[in-house]
Amino acid sequence: MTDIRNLVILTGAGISAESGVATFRGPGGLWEGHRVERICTPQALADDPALVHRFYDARRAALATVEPNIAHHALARLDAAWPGDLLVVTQNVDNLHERAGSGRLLHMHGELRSALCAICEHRTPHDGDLPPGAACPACGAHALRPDIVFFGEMPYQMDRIEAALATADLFVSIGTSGAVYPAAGFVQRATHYGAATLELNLEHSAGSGLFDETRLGPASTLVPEWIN
Ligand code: BJW
Repeated sequence: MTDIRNLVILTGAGISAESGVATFRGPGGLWEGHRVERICTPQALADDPALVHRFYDARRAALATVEPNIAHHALARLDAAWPGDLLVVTQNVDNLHERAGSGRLLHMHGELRSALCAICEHRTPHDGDLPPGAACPACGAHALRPDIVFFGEMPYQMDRIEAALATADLFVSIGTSGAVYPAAGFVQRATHYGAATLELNLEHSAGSGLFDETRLGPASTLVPEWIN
């Protein structure tokens, strides 16, 4: 990585798979046999808030039983040592990157351990269960919802991500199926801005053909190999 100064790293569910966090799609995935739109849409939250809250309460509780793996730790070491710009953009709503020590990190699809006021959009740290109807402490009136970006909602910090892609020398995508936009389009944005692009994934993703290079294998092997 001698000529590379600025890095953008996109991570998806695959980086947390070896920590025991289920991915979404494919065999054994969270959504196997389920219709995604029953859970991950504003309409689902309006129609059956108890179901949506139960789904995220269970995922939040499960966070206490998992630990960052070798791949999270390798990225945290890279963050600590890297002299140039570096940004880890995670689609994951778990907290394994920060628990491993990554500092230059943003959660574009929200966070399990945060709650969002459905009206005033105040975000507040939240652990434990989130009962439907719990009031937002900031405004004292409106209901809190899981701080999760549902389909049809705008992911967080898109301007900051675009700015990082615009100055990146290398864009690396780790453990994501490339099925969900806008994250799936970052490889094209990075290429447009002149960055080299590398994919690290267990298997070919929807967008593999868009990368300069794809390396296949588990993140726990590929990420430390790439960094060393
Ligand atoms: C390993 C491994 C190991 C396993 N090592 N690897 C038509 C065309 C284009 C776009 C759209 C369209 N129709 C609708 C849209 C937009 C929509 C979208 O993309 N839909 C697609 C289904 C087509 N996107 C949106 O709605 C987004 N918002 C948006 O576009 O706003 C713009 C806008 C708004 C308003 C008005 C107008 C415009 C929002 C997307 C929100 C996504 N939210 C979710 C759920 C919340 C989080 C949660 O519940 O936890 O985020 S969906 C879900 O998918 C989750 C993930 O972050 C996301 C991506 O999944 P990921 O991480 O890639 O996981 P998997 O399971 O898919 O893949 C795992 C990969 O790991 C696999 O490849 C494995 O091989 C690999 N792997 N083990 C390495 N050990």
